[in-house]
Amino acid sequence: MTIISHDDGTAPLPNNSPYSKVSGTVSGSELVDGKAVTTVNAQDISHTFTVPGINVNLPIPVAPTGGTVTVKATFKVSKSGTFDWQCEAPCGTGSTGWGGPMVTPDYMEGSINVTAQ
Ligand SMILES: [Cu+2]
Repeated sequence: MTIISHDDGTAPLPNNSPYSKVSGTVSGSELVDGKAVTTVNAQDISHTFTVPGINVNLPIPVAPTGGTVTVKATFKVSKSGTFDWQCEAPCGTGSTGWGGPMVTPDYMEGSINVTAQ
């Protein structure tokens, strides 16, 4: 999977949040602009791509102003099904950051379908 983010705003996570750590990938890491990382500083996070049903979490760091950041990761899923994903960084609207896009399907939440090959 490749995620290209243009978002130069942060949505910091609490320190020691599990969502700042990469999980569920084949290598145990993700590539951020080509560099392998296993964690992103909680204060530098813009979004996450989190799929609890298959234990996948990809933290997405803030993009440089006017630029992009590219996150690449490979994961194998051993079961078929429909799995919900959600951004776990409070990037939305409202005082908590959990409104607006955070509760709008295909913005900061959605689902993926996995079928056996
Ligand atoms: Cu988000």
